[in-house]
Amino acid sequence: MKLRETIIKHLLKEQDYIVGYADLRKLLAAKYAQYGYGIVIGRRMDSAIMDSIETGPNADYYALYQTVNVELAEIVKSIEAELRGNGIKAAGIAPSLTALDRNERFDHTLSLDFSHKLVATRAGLGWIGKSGLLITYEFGPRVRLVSVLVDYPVDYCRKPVLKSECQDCDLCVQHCPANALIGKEWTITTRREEIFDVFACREKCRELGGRIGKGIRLCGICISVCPFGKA
Ligand code: B12
Repeated sequence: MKLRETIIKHLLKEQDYIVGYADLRKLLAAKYAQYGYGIVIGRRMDSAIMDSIETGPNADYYALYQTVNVELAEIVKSIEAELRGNGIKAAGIAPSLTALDRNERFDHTLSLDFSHKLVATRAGLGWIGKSGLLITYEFGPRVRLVSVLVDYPVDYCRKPVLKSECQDCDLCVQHCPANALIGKEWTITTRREEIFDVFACREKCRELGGRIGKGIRLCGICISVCPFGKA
């Protein structure tokens, strides 16, 4: 089967996406270990809206975030169905937390068993920045991600990315309203906790998102100020 063509035909406008293919053998949590390979899709976020949130999230960003989440969730579902129809074991992973993910372990760690960013660095799409975000070569951090795990060896692999390319830049560290970012440059052995305080970040997301609407958690300042991906 022509995997690349199969994926591309599910994307709405090809130029708005980046797609990466990764060998994930030995890197997945036990519950996903039966797969071994992954396809990650990055959806470019609208530039003007991302520019507009340099000092905090707004209603336009929230609307974009929701629209893109729905779009990506539909895309992975349809890719998953087509791959399964071709006899390939496939599992689409949603862009955001689902009801199933919310349990005691998550509350204590803010960590799921699956990281879209891991698939993306292994697929060679970019590195983890001082913000903790995936910084892609094409769109900087201005992407939302989804993945499909497969038990089918994927071709078209770029080389995995092994370290950060942020260098001296620390604009995200300076602008983080939660002072959550430590400023450390990532390599594949760096733990998330060495990069940023996720609880402080979530607290600020609650506060800033709450100004848009009840129960909304959103920030995105670290995305907006990053020089990578700016027009
Ligand atoms: C829980 C969660 C949060 C929590 C905790 C933060 C976090 N990053 O874990 C909170 C609420 C704080 C949060 C906040 C935000 N989030 Co959030 N979040 C998630 C979620 C649902 C799960 C993350 C998780 O559990 N990761 C597990 C940990 C251990 O891994 P990780 O941090 O993702 O990645 C590490 C490993 O992958 C490792 N790694 C990478 N490559 C390799 C290679 C090898 C070989 C190895 C061994 C390791 C390794 O390094 C990474 C960094 O330490 C993901 C969706 C998902 N399933 O991935 C979105 C996600 C990470 N969030 C995202 C976004 C955009 C945000 C916000 C901007 C909110 C907003 N939209 O306004 C902020 C920004 C925070 C920041 N600076 O990163 C995007 C990031 C996109 C990008 N360009 O990177 C994601 C991927 C959602 C998506 N579908 O696009 N988030």
